[in-house]
Amino acid sequence: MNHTLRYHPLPAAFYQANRDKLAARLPAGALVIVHANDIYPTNADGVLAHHQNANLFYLTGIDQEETVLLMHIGEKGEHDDILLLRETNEKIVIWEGARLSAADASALSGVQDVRWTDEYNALLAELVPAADSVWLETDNHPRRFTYVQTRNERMAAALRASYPDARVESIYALLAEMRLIKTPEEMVQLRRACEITGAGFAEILPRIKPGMGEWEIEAELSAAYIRRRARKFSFLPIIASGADTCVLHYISNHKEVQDGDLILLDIGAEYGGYAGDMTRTIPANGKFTPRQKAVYEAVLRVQRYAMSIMRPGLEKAEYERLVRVHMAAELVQLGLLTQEEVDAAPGNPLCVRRYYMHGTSHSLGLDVHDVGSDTKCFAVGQVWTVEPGIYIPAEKIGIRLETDVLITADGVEDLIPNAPIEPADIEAAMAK
Ligand SMILES: [Mn+2]
Repeated sequence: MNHTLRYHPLPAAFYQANRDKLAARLPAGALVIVHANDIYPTNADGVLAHHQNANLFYLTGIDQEETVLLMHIGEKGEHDDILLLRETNEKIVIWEGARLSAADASALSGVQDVRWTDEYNALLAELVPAADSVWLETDNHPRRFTYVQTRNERMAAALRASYPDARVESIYALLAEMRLIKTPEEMVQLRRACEITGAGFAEILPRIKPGMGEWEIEAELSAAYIRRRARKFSFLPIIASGADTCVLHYISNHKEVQDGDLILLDIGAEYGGYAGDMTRTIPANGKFTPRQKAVYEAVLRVQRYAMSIMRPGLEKAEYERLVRVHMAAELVQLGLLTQEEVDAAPGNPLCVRRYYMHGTSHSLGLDVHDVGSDTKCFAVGQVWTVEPGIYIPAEKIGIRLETDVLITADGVEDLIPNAPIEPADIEAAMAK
């Protein structure tokens, strides 16, 4: 275990290989510049916890603010890499705590040439005019929306101002294509994130009772995750009871759980930079009502069906359509849709959106909504969530069941087999 890290880091060879793969996709004479994410302010002298830029982490394994990776691409994919780190010394350690030494950073990333960030401007003055093209990190995720400028965006603007003749390109698409396929090394981290996600839920499930605050469930889960060396939740956890099970992004977790209500937990642990993402829906008092159980089993059948058809070569859009067709039949069985409504468009029954208004799967990795939302076809090595749901606000029933799967040569592997999902298993665990 590296003394600066809570998690077991991947070998430096993984990050070296990622830089090799990126270099092989770039033209000779290219210069790559990737910055860490900023530490974002709150008020006064307060700040939020640092969350590393996923692409910088993917290329270096360095989980520290102000870090910069520079790659100069030569002929045939050769590359010279420089890692710039925030300076540390004994005096800085006393005030700010440990930062990576140059030797630490080399051992983690495999980059031999490690310097302090005070060389940044001088390096740019030397490297940018000499480069044929400058490749910068951008975040082109289609659902990204923010008023806040990232460090990469700010540095890009400064670079364009200082070097107006530089030909600037984006490495987003190249890295997205690489990150979409998980390597065996990454799967070690992602499996651990998923394992912690499931194990923490299984641990606290017997302790959930009516009268408990949703926040208390959140607190128990947080402890169960962090005890297992997760840094934190991989996203703000949704612990929604009663009618709020139908609110897709409920995160206030402020109500007391009522006897007879359902509780929807959309939760995930972050381990080593990778995100787990799981949803379970449980009866607060430990026993599903017949109606809750009927809807639950319908959602579970849709999830099983989705997992049974997901395989390499299947188009993502076709998969989502097939799941909708299956969901339509379940909604008719539950008396929520009529056969006539479904028969109006049996091949693509968009009427299911009345009760199931989100997609079934998103890719997962360093980000919870990872690269690859424009994926055309499933392929071996991709990791996807499978998360159908049925939401009936009038009945205070919102049920979503979500697991994470790795696409293999002939289907999928469930990455969260350790979290109870069969209604009987949930009821048995809660009866303990
Ligand atoms: Mn999800």
